[in-house]
Amino acid sequence: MPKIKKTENYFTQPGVANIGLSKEDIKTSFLEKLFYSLGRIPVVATKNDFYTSLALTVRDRVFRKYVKSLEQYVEEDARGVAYLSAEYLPGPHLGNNLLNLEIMEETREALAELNLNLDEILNEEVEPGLGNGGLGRLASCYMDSLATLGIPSIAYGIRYEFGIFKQEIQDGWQIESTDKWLHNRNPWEVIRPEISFEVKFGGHTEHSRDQDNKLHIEWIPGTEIKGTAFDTPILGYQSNAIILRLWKAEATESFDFAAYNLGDYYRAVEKKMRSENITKVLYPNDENLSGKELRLKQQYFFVCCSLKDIIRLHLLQGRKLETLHEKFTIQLNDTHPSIAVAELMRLLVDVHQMGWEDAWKVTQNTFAYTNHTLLPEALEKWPVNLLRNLLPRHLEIIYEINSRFITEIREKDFSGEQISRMFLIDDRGEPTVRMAHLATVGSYKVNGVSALHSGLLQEQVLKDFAQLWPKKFTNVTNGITHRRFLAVSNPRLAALISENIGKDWLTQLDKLKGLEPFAANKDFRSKWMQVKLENKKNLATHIKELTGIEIKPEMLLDIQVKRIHEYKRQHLKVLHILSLYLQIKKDKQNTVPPTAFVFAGKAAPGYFMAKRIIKLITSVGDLINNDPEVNGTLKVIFLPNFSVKLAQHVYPGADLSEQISMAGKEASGTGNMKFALNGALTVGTLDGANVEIREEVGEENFFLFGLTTEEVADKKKQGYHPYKIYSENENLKRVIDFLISDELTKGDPELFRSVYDNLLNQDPYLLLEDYQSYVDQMENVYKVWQDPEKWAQMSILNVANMGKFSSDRSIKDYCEKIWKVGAVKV
Ligand code: HBZ
Repeated sequence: MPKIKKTENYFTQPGVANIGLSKEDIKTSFLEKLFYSLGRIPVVATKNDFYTSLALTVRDRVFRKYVKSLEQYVEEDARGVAYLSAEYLPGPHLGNNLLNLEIMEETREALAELNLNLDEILNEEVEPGLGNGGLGRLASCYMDSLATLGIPSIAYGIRYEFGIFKQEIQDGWQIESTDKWLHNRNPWEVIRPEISFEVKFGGHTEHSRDQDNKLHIEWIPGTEIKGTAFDTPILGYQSNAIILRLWKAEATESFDFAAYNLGDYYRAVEKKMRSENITKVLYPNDENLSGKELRLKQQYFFVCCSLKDIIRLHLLQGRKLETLHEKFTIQLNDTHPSIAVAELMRLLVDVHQMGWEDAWKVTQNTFAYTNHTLLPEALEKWPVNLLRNLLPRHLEIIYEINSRFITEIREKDFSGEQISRMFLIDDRGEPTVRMAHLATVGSYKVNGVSALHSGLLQEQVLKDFAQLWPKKFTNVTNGITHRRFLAVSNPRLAALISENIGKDWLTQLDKLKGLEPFAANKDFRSKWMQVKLENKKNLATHIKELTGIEIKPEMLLDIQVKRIHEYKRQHLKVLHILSLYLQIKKDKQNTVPPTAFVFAGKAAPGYFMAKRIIKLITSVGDLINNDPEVNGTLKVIFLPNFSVKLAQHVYPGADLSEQISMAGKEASGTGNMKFALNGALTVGTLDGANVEIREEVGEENFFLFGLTTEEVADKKKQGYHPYKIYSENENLKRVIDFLISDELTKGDPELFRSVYDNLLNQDPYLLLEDYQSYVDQMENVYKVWQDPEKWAQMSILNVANMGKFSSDRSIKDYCEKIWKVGAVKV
C-alpha cells in the first residue's frame, strides 16, 4: 500500500473499494454486502438481510465522511465538545443517512431495479430506544446539528442491551416487555475492543504521606469491571460526521483469571454476568427517581470510561492535562453524568498527581451543566451511604468540594439559611448528595432549556447559586432537527416547501419565513391542505394497523403524544372528551366537528397514576368507539409503543397539537416544536417553549388557555380548593362524576376512584382550575376548524415561523454562549 498523506487521496487510489453515490455504485455495493458480508443470494434473502445490506452500504459512505471529518479536526487541533448523556434516542438511522448523503432517490431506483421497495426496507429497522423521552431525543437532535455544523465533537453514553421497554396494551392496560433491539444485530455500530477502560467500585481508601509530607490517597476497590466502546457514526446534512460512543460493561480478564485459578468456574461466570448487568437495561423512569444502586453504577460506569477516553484523546495529541479545559468542554445532559465532577478531580489529583487547586481550576472550566427539570421529585439526590459503599473516594472528594465551597461563601453576604440551602450534602433526614448542586458548583455554565424554565431555575431551584454567580446562568432554548422531523418524515410537505422557496431551509430553517406570503394564496393553501390530507391518510393506515380502529382522514386529528405524566395532564384532555361525549349523549346536542383524539406515550412501570390514566384513555375509547350514536363524530385512540419511528408518522398527520401541561412544569417540550413544524396548530398553556412558539408564530395563530406560572403560584399560596370548582361548575361536575359511573367502569366502581379522589381532594396540577378555560378555547378551535381557509392560513404561518426551533440554532447558541467552540467544516 503506498503511503497516504491525506485520507481523501486514499479514496482515489486504484483498487480502493468503490463507495460512490450513483445509482449503479449503490446497487453494486448493496449486492456485494448481500453476498460477501451476509453470504446471501436474493432468492433466499429475508427483508432483514436486505435491510442489513443496505445499512452496511450506507455505513461505508458515512464512515468515509467521518474519517475525513476526524482528519480535519486533528489537523486543525480544534477545541471540541464532549456531550455526556445517559440517554439517546436516535430513531431509525437509514432514512436519515440517505437524506444526509443526498442519495434517497438513487437508492430507491437502485433497489427498484432489483425489484425491491425502499420504504419496505426502511420499515425493517429496529430503532435504538436508549432513552425515555425528551431528554434522550434532544441529545440525538443535537448530534445531528453538531455534525451538520461541523463542530468538533463526540457524544458518550451507555450501550443498554435492552432499551426502553416495549409497551403493549392488553385489556386497556399497559403491559411491558423487554426491548431486544440488538436481536437482529446492529449494522450501524463498530466495536472498538482496543478502546476499553477499567472501572472500579466499592472497597476503601488509604491515606498516606510521603517524605515531603505530601498526602497520597489510594482507592483500593472491591470490584473492577471493564467498559468497551461501541461507535456509531452520526452523519450531518451534506457535511461532517461525528461519533456516538456507547460503553458496554464486561468482566475484566484478571477477575476471571483469579476465580478460574481457584477452580471455581461457576463463580467466575457468575461474576462475569454480574459485571455485564451494569449496561443490561435502561431505567424507565423519566422523572421520579428511585435511588437504585444499579442506576448509580451505570452513571459512574459511563462517566469513568468517557473521562478516561477524553484524557486519552487529549494526551494523544501531545498536550498537557493542565490544558484540558482549553481543548475540551464537557456538557452534562442533566445531572445523570454529574458524578463526573468528582471523577475528574479524582483522575487529576489521585491518578495524575495534580494539586487540588490546579485540578479544580481545570474541572470548573471544563464542565457545563444543562438542567431539564424543576420537579422536586426529579432532582437527583444520592444517599451518602450508597456513595460510601460504591464510590468511597468520590464521597471524600464531594465532602472536600463542599467544605471549600462553604468556606468561600461564608466570606460573602449570605445568610445561614442560604448557606445551608446551598450545601452539596442535604442532611435533613437521611444524608444525600444534591447532584444539581455538585453539577452547578463544578461547572462554568448552567443552562435551562427554555426562556421560562431558565428564569424559574434562577428564581427557584438554584436561586442562591444564581445570586452568587449571576453570569454562570444562561438559557438555551431547545431545538429539534428539522431534517429528520420535516425532510425525512414529511417528504410531501418538504417537497411543496422546496418547490416554492427553494431548499435552503434544510440548513437555514429561518428561510421558512419565505412561506409567509403564500398564506394569502388560495391555490397554495389548497396544495398545503392536500398534503396534510395525504399525511392524514397515511396516519389513518397506521392507526388501523396498530389498533384496528378506522378513522376518516377528514376528521380533525387532535393529538397528544408524550410520556404519560400527571403534570402533562393527559387526563385534562380526557375530561374534555367526556364533556363532548356527554353533550352529544345526554343533551342530544352536537356542535362538535368529527374528531379523532389520538394519544400515545409510555408510563413508568412503577407510576400507578400514569398507568391508570392509560386505562382511563382506553376505557373512554372503548365506550365512545363502540357507541353508534357518537362514533361517527368522535374516536379515541391510544397508539401503543410510541417511538421515534412511530412519531415520524404522527407529526405529519396532526391537525391539532395538545401542549397542556400546568404552567411551570414542562421545562421546554420539544414535541410542541415537531407538531408546529409539520403544520399542526397548538392548543396550549404558557409553559416551557410554548411561550416562545407563541411569540414566534403570533398569538393569533396559537390557541392559548390556562393559568400562568405566577397565577399557579398565587393560587397554591391562597389555598386551592378543587371541590369548590367542581361543585360550582355543572358541566365539570357531570364529567367528574362520570369517572366513577357504571357506564365507564363497567361494574368496577373502584377503577378510576383514585383519579376521581385525587382530582377532588388535591388536584396538584390544577386540572379543575384550568378546565373551563380549556373547554372554551376548544370551542374556539372548532370554530376555526369550520373555516378551512383560515385554518390553512394559520397552519402555513406556524410553519413559516418555526425557524428559531431548529437544533442548529440551539447548537449555535451553545457554541457562542457556553462552549466557545467554532466549526471545522470538511
Ligand atoms: O427534557 C424533558 C423535559 O421534561 C422536557 O420538558 C424537555 O423538553 C426535555 C428536553 O430538554 N425531560 C426528560 O425527558 N427527562 C427524562 O427523560 C429523564 C430520564 C431519566 C431520569 C430523569 C429524567 O432519571
